[in-house]
Amino acid sequence: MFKDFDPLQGKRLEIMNINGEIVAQKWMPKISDEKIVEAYKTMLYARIGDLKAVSYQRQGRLYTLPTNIGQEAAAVGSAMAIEKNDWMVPAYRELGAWLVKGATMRHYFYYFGGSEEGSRFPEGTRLLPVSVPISSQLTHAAGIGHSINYKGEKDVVITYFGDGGSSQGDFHEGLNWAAVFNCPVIFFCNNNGYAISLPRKKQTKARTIAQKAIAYEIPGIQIDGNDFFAVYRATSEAARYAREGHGPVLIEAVTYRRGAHTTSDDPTKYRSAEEEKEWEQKDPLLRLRKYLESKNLWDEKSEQDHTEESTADIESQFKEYEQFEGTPLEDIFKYQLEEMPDSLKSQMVDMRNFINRKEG
Ligand SMILES: Cc1ncc(C[n+]2csc(CCOP(=O)(O)OP(=O)(O)O)c2C)c(N)n1
Repeated sequence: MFKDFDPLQGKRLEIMNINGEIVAQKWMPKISDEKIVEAYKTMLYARIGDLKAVSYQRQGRLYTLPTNIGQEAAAVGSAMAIEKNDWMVPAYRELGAWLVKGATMRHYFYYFGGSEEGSRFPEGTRLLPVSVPISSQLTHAAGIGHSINYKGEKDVVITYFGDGGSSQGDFHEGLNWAAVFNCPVIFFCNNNGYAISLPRKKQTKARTIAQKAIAYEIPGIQIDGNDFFAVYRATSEAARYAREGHGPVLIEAVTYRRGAHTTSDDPTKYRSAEEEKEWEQKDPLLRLRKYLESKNLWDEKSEQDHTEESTADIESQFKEYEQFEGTPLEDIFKYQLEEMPDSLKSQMVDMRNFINRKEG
């Protein structure tokens, strides 16, 4: 498949158009109706969770957080295409992928409420904590891939980053290492148009991010990131390729961040209402919903029922988070090393004094 989608030839994988019609049957993944419905339900749940989190943040009940609206197909489609035992090394804007991997909204609220509990996933959940330093996670993923090879295991790693992240040194180091050592890593770029206010065209002179794979002699493919089927198919192929021992793959999912970069950002300062409107029509949920409705797998009642159930579930998880007393200050210092060195002890005392002064 990767040979058919040479990014230098301007090829992009799209299977379903904005009307929910299958336009490239040849590439349609083998996936049951049941699984497609499950994907849509997860995307809808992630959307409701995202909108709720933003509104809680606006009420001062969470800290600054990134918005996810518009990127649900890329997140859910890619996560559903890997196995339970595979590793996920996230950035900070793939809520749907974390949910598929076994995180819950409770984790999300804890994390963006400033608690370490947000990264304490159930035993066996191969999901690393959120990475805020841009692209640092790519080298972590390469390292995990290397250890998989070393141990002779058959798992793969998927790591996420943005178009902005592709300009960081860690992007190149991660890809280079993984390519040289044939590490089973899927480098999944969510090209959502902007790195905060910097548009994609100012990010790189290259026509695509996918073509950067060529320098590392690995496959690179650009896909329609708002098309669940394209995301699922390309990621499944990449996982199979990596699992068979061929090494890493770079996927560029072209999508759009429909919300603000974070709750501290105002996108009206750097993009037009027309552009936002255009992408609203390419919304990944709308497309998959149209597909499902055309197959009589979904209707208005299912939409309403699932919205109500999801909302109630998310609200109850938020309640649980708000009842949490918070992580003791000492934990932040204690958990890093087996024994706390003097330098950390004195930082802890300083912090305690600082908080006491603030509260006093
Ligand atoms: C190493 C580093 N430099 C700068 C920042 C500040 N920063 C936070 S998000 C961001 C833009 C990232 O854009 P992109 O990689 O396209 O991801 P997106 O936020 O669009 O998902 C920057 C520069 C950071 N978090 N880490």
